[in-house]
Amino acid sequence: MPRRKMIYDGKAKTLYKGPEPGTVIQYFKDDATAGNGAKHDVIAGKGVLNNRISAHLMTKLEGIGIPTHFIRSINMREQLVREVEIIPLEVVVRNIAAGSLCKRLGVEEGTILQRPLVEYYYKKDELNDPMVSEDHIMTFGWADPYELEEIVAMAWRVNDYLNGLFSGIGLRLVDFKLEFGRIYGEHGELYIVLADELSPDNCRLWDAKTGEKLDKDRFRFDLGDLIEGYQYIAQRLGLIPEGGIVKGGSINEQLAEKLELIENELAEKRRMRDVKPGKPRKA
Ligand code: AIR
Ligand code: ASP
Repeated sequence: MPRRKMIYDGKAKTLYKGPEPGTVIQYFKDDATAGNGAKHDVIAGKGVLNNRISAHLMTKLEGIGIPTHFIRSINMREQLVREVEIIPLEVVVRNIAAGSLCKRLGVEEGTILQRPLVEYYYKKDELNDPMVSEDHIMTFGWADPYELEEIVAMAWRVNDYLNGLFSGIGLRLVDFKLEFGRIYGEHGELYIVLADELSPDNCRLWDAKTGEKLDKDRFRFDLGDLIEGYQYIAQRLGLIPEGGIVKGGSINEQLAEKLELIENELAEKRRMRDVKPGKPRKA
């Protein structure tokens, strides 16, 4: 196999140069971190599950006309995505109070919010991703008003869609984090697409009946086996068989390699289709 050029090595993913110009390979690691890397562990199977779940959700979102960077799955740990210029914002959407919202404002965990709440954080590890306002975004030019309007509209649509999807399988979507990127078209037009990943690493999902936390909070707060929660989500989504793909800390590779075929079938239907999110604008 030819040596690949690494572009970026993050906490949970590594990015490599893709096979064609404008493409990137996203490799999902088994590393789990919390508190900006203060807590770290390697959890067998996490990368495979997040790759599966993210590929599935991105494909579903594409299906309802939300442009994403996702092109197709490559293997159980890798997916091909479009190269984007990442907008340095973490856009958090909340439906139910949890996490830093409770800490910051003293709201009781589990409080259902009157309306979905959108928050912005400046993506900067050295600063611990501080929360910022729309004004900060404009003042420092991280995104322009048109881009931000598009980002917020997309975040609301993603929330509506995912709320329905998860409630249909007995899960409550408490909150999630999105990242967006810019793609420049041939004529200099600019598109905003959903980037990064959509997985239990950046969503909070609670079981609707029992309230059990199934997401990365299991790792952050030592609430139980992380893989058990992630597998439960993947099973509910119909992505892995009932028996799961990870048992006693080891992954059934043969089974895991087969799963990508399912999503590629879905992705195939819209493959190489151009990203056309509404009216293009000049960059
Ligand atoms: N998140 C924020 N920064 C990194 C991540 N993964 C996600 C969390 C949670 C939501 O954003 O996983 O789903 C809100 O996080 P918090 O800590 O602000 O309450
Ligand atoms: N993603 C951040 C970290 O790895 C924050 C978190 O998910 O808790 O530390």
